[in-house]
Amino acid sequence: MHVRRLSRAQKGAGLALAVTALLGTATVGPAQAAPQSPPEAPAPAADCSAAYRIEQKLDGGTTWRMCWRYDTLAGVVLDKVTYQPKGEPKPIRVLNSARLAQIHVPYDDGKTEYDDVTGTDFGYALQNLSAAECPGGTIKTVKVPQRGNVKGLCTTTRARGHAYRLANDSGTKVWQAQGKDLLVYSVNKASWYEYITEWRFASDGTITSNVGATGMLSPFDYDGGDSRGWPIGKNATAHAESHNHNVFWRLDTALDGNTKNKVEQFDSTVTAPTGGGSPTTKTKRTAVTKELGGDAKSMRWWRLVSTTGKNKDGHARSYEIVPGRTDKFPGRSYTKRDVYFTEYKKCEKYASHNAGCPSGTPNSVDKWVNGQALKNPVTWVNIGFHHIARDEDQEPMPVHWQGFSLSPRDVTAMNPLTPADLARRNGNVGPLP
Ligand SMILES: [Cu+2]
Repeated sequence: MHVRRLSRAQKGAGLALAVTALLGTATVGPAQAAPQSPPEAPAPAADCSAAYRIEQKLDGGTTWRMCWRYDTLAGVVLDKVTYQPKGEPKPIRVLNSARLAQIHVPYDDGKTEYDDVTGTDFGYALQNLSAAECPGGTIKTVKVPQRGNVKGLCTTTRARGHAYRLANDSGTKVWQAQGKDLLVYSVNKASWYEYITEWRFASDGTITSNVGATGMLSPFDYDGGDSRGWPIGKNATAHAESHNHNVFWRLDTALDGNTKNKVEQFDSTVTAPTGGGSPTTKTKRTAVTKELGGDAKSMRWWRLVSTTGKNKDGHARSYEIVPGRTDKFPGRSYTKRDVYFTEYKKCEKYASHNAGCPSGTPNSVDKWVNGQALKNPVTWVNIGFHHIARDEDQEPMPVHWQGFSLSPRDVTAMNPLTPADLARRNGNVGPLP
């Protein structure tokens, strides 16, 4: 038997009721009046009060700016995210809003299935962070309804190693740079598990989000047996039951401040040589003009393209979706696809168990894909992890990360970190200086 729900009850029977009562309204912070900007009215960069503003200058002169708020049914939500590399006169808007959209946790025996974002007290159980958990950073105070202030949001920077390296032909010169990321993270407890929701903003324009599962295995799920569990105690006394963590993110993009973004899918096909030649590869671009539930596969990717802004080379700015490793769980209609693009609707916030739309509206993202034209696409990313426990998972469990990146493609005319003496290289042949 599971006691994850009992554990929640121990924290106070009122919480479960509070979750229901506050559904869809439990937003705090400066954006309370308008939790999501309407698509046609992008707000300027970081126009929130100082307490809710995050601004960080990184190596190479790149500055990231955003606003944060807290939603007890999603955790930390980031709004109005802009990127301004050196040489750009103003911040470039990337995201209107980014948030977790569900963590679906089905156990392998089919007897238990959790929705850890909407179905537990995840949002209320925001964890206080000590200074040691936010090295070199600042811990922001989060007002959590019915709980009060929680020192719950860390913003800091972290080295990521080489941003680039290039040696000239004679080996007399090496251009190299060490990159840094802005990190924004919080920890929410969902009974036995603790989820670290981390956002990373790199000096080269990349955005990465990962959810890290840690805490402990449910000690009431040691009954998995041989086919659905893994022995974790002396000999075979306890078999921790296997389960999935299917994490969904909701991304409301607004490239160059405009939510009217185009979606494109790219597929490359390799042809093996028939004679003594070499393999050839062809890449095809498909405009995604209608809502789509997409399957990731080898040599396939998607991007969101600005309809407003171009870089200095005259190329449309875009961001590419780069999913991390995933165990796709085909057990529910909404977990069957790796990515969904749906037309923006304010009430569509959760990939499953969505509430707040007019009655009769389906409550999961797969059902919203119904042929509507994509003008203001919302991107849903689904990354799964089939967790087969191991002895090392006790105790505490080592953090297991799962997530994706948004990678800039033609946002700037060159690498935004290009050193000045290589700037003339853009599309030109000739020796390095
Ligand atoms: Cu797990």
